[in-house]
Amino acid sequence: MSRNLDQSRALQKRAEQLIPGGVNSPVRAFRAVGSDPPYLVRGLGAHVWDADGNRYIDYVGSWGPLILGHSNPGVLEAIIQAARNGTSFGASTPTEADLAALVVEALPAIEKVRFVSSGTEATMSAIRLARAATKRKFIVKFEGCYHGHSDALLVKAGSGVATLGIPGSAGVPEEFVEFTLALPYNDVEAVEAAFAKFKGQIASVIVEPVVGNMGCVPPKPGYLAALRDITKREGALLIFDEVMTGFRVAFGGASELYLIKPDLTTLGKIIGGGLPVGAYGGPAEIMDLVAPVGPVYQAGTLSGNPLAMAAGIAALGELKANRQQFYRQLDEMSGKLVAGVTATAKEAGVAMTANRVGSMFTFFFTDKQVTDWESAATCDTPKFGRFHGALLDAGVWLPPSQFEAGFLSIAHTQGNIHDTIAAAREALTLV
Ligand code: KE4
Repeated sequence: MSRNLDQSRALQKRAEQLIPGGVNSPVRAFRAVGSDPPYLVRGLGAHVWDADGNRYIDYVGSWGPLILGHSNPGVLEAIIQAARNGTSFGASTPTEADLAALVVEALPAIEKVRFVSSGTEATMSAIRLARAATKRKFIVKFEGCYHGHSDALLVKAGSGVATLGIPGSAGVPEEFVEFTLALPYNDVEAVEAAFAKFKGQIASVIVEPVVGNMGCVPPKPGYLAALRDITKREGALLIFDEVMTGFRVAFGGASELYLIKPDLTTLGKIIGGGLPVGAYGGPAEIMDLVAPVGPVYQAGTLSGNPLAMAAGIAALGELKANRQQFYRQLDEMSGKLVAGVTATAKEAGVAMTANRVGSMFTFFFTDKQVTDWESAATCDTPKFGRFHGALLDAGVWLPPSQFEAGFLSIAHTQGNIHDTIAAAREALTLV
């Protein structure tokens, strides 16, 4: 049953005249799945509604922030109360340290934290800080990992191991990425080779400890520990980019789940409760290199915005108060969802594997276990696109790309899971 999308199509037509592709972030254009993007007008709990009145069970959750579901009452009330006192001051406010205290308490590797307004700002700043702290130039990232759109991190992998990255976007001169090494994920030998080749020159290794940006890809057993050992031995800083995994895969993020203490951690998404917040943090000794205390400059007009702080405090406060129950529920429900959908693929004879860590997951249209970008790239993306479109027609909203992670929230019910599995069974007969 295909949905009426007249309003959304008209809205897209207007927006395209004013905004590149009609969108303020490329993935929202649905080009990776080849369908028309519905325009959303409302979200409540596990559901969103588009401009034509179609309702969907939402597994994007604004790309991760909405672990408590849409329009969480506590978060909304906190924003409304804060807004009654003004929206921004460009001066210090009490709530910035309130949210900082919640972050520091949840992540022992962080003694001090600086708030910014996006994950991109967080990772860009963390890289600058790592270079200042080590007085080294090179950075290591991994193929398939995304850390926002700052020049040094917008890098495609050079072929082979320990080769310099090449610009992943027009407008990024080669010189801006000549100190960026892009290595295969989950490959310890590649990291050893890089440190051997660039001995004493690598400032940091930045990694998504659980990858969300090639689809969900967990670290192989021992991989993160190896990164920790190698960087410590070589005097480089290990940066856990937990913009997506922070407060998602556990209350203390991947560092709690895998018992690894990185040198720096970047955060975003959930800590803003749906409003724009990013953060980077680490030991006071390193963080005090940041202006105005130290020589590393970083600033932001709306950093620590009072509405965003209020939303983040409310969100983290509710997660903290219910952490045992919430994360157990998220894991159990996500497990049922992934097991149910992959079982329907098996019944339909469709090649599908899945990865899941807690409440982040991806269904891959391949018969291979996806452990890195090379295996992720074997996916049948047109088939994923047809699956995605059939699910939308059935009222289920998956991330509009094979190479993104889906997210479950506390608001999702057994009924939502049941309906999603039934929709997947039907969709898989159409792909
Ligand atoms: P933002 O600048 O988009 O707030 O954060 C960048 C970022 C940094 N690190 C990780 C691990 C991330 O996942 C992201 C952003 N995630 C994407 C979704 N894969 C945002 C969605 C979008 O680009 O519209």
